[in-house]
Formats: sequence, C-alpha cells, structure tokens
Amino acid sequence: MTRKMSQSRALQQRAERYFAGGVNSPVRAFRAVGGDPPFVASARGACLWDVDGNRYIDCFGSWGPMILGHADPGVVEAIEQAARRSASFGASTALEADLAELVTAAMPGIEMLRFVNSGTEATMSAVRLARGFTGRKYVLKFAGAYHGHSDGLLAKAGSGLATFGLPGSAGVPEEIAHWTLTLPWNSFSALGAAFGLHPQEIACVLVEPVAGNMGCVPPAPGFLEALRETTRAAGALLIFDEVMTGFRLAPGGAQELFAIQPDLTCLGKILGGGLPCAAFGGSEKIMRMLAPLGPVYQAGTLSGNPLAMAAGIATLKTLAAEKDRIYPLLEARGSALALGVARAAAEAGIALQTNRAGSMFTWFFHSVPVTDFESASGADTQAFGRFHRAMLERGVWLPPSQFEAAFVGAAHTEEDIEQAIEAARQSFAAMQVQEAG
Ligand code: HOZ
Repeated sequence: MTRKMSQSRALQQRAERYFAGGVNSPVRAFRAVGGDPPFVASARGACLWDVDGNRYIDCFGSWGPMILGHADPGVVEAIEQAARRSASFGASTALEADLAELVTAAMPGIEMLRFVNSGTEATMSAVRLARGFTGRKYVLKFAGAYHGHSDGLLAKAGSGLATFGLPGSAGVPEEIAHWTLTLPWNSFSALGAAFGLHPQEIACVLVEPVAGNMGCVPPAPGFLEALRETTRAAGALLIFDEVMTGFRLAPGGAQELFAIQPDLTCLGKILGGGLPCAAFGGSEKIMRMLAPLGPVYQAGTLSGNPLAMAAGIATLKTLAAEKDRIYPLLEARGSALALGVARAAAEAGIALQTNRAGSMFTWFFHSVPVTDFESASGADTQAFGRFHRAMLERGVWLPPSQFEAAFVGAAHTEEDIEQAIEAARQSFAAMQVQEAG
C-alpha cells in the first residue's frame, strides 16, 4: 500500500528552493525518520488532510498547542472577531489583562507576567531575569532538555539537536556556553555536586518538569522536590519551562500536578491556542525587575498580539469551564493509545518502552527503561523511523523524531484511538516482515 503523495513531493521540491531542508523548523524535514513530509491542506478536530487528499489522525498536535483539536469553533470565532478589529496595534489592549487573569487563576505562583511570542523568547527572557535578580551568571539545565534556541541554552539539548545527533550548535561562542551547566536528568547526586562546586554562583535551574524534548521522560519521584529545596537553600531561582506541560497535564500545569511552586514559569503552545504566543511570569518581587520598572530589559513589537490573545483566551476559557470533562478525557485517551500500542508491540515481540504523562507520551524502541538522556539516546532510532513511516502510511501522524513527545487532545474520539492502535498493530507486523526479508 502506498499513499498518493505527488503534490506533497512537488511542494517539497519548491520549498527546498527557499528554505534549508525545505522547512522552517528542522525536525519537520523528516530527515530522522525518512520518507517525505506531507504538506498540510487543512485540519479539523483530531484529523489533518494533506494536499493529496490523504487523511491522518494527528498525534503531534502542532507540537502541543492543539489541545482542543484543530479549528475549534470557539477559537476560530475569537480569532475572526479580533482580526476584524485589526491584526496588531503595538499598544495595550484589554485582551492582555483578560488572558493574564486566566493564567494567574490557573497558576497562583504567577502574580505578574509578560507576554512574548515564542517559547524561545520566554525561556531566554526568564533566564535574563533570573540573572538580573540574583546577580549570578551560571544557568543549570539538564541534558536532553530543550528550552528553545537561544545561544546559552543549546548545550546538550534535546528536540532537533538530539534528533540530528548534535551536541550543541555552531555559532555559539564558548564564552557563552561556559555559563551553562548541564546535568543528567533525574540525577540527585549530580545536582548536589553542581551546587557544591558553584555555591553562590548559580542564578537558576531551568527545567521541563516533565521532559518532553528527549521524548517524554517524567521526573523521578522526589526529583522536582529536590530541585525546589536545593535552589531555595542556595538562593537560586527555580524556573519551570511549562511550554509543553502548561495547561496540558492539569489546568495549572505540572506545577499543579506535582504541587511544586517554581519561582518563574515559562508558558507557550496552548497559551496561544495555536497562534504565536508565550509568556514568562512569577512573583511580583521578581517581575518588577523588568523594564520599565527595573533594570532587566525585554521587549517585542508583536508581544500581546490581539489575535494571539483572543485565541489564548478562548482556549483557556474552554479548558477552565470544561476541566472536569476535558482533563479526565485527556488522561483516558492518552492512556488508551499509549498502552494499546504498547500491548500491540508486546504481542509482536517488539521491545518498546512507553513513557507517558497524561496526554503526552513517547514510545522508545528500547529494551530498558528510559529515565534520562543517556538511556533515551540508546533507543533504536532506525526502528522508530520504520515505525513512523508505517504509521504515516496507515494514516497516523506521529512526531517525526524519537526525541519528541506525541500528544493527543480533547477532540480525539475512542474511534480515532482504536484506529491508531490498529495502525500500530499493522505497522509492527510490517516491520517484522521487513526485518525477516
Ligand atoms: N522544537 C519544537 C518541538 N519540540 C517545535 C519543532 C517544530 O515546530 O518543528
């Protein structure tokens, strides 16, 4: 069986004329999984259609934002109404405070915030603020974590760097990389050692509370608590990068789920309901360090963009109003899909590790549990590539890298999940035939 892909192929050739790899973000090029990336024509609910008319069950959700599904009527209506009043003003609107109220209600640790346009901007600005607030230089992050593409945060990063086996990025001066300390994820001993080596020098620990960019790797029991205690004792700030987990793992994100209050939180993805929008925020005391009140500078022409605010408001209002329906549904759909595919792999005799936190998850082709970047890196990425191609062929679109999290949303039906599990069963069978051949 081979799907018709001629129009996507033609568009890929055209795109390669203008964009490196034919894409505007590297993992989308499908280089790590092989095969040709479909070009999307439209999407609705849990499904995408490509330009050749093929339908896919969407299991990557635009890398996280589409928690309500594509073209949610409330979100579309809000964007349309906002667009009629103009796409941008570069001046303050009531919408900014409306969205801020929804964020601060969901995450009480955020007393004040600032809207930016991407997760990269949010983490980069939060780190600058932490340095300004503490007067210290070192930033501590974890190997395999990804916090956007600002210079200081690319060392041993996950996402596209892990996908392409890059230890960091060319173009980052070593003087900048010097100030980033990278520890193994979930290592209590490394954490203690780093603070022992650099007492009074670490400005912040920046962490994805559930790692999502080395694939999904939840924190070891007690690890987030250890981060909280260690940073507090050392006078360093704890920054939760909840770009993926915010509003997804619980209405109040991972900080609600694990009952840990960070000093600063970075948000993105769901926050903008699919439009470019992100934010960083925390206590008033820290946030008042920002210009124009304080000496830490940060700015952006499109920050607080009215379309993004409107889409974010519509999304967060629906999540808040329907939280008793949506969050149990996300858990049920995530669990059914992740475990259904795991069962299919076990029946086929394929070694698969299933890591999951609610509606975000990763299947690692590995025989041992994946608990950090080292174990994630031991996964069989060739097998993942074969699985990805087989699933795509059967109408299921997974993130095109072993080192990205898959997502399901509130629009996925039981039937979608059953179809995806059946596609996995057939894909595993096809992979075995290939191997035997
Ligand atoms: N780096 C993001 C995922 N972890 C986005 C990748 C993309 O949009 O291609």
